[in-house]
Amino acid sequence: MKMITAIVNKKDAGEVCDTLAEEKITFTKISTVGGFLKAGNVTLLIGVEDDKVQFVLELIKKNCAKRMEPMPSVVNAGVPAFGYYKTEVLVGGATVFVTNVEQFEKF
Ligand code: 2BA
Repeated sequence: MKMITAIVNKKDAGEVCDTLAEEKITFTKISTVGGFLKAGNVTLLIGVEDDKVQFVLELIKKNCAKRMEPMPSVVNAGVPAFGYYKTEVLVGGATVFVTNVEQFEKF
């Protein structure tokens, strides 16, 4: 068994969760905040049998878009006319970790 931990953009979370539910994949949804942008995102914990991992990864991939997100303004003091600059970073589609589950119990 594997645990898929998927960090997805809030804008994609609804679609990903609906599709997982339609496919009868059990998951837990947690509201999280990215450490860099400090913007809300969603972390999904999905415990699945090994033979379902690729299927779930494809499903996440299909429903998560890459997008540019505004980054907090930075003061660039390295140039003569320093000031605030609007900057964007590429976020997502999804950041996914797949880990081995040593033991799984439901009491
Ligand atoms: P954030 O930490 O808010 O990062 C948002 C986006 O900002 C990242 O997109 C990346 O494009 C950029 N970024 C992050 N740290 C950076 C840095 N030190 N310098 C420059 N740019 C930086 P993604 O890589 O798609 O990550 C989206 C979200 O996934 C992250 O939100 C974080 O919540 C999570 N994440 C990404 N990598 C992770 C990791 N190795 N461990 C745990 N969480 C991770």
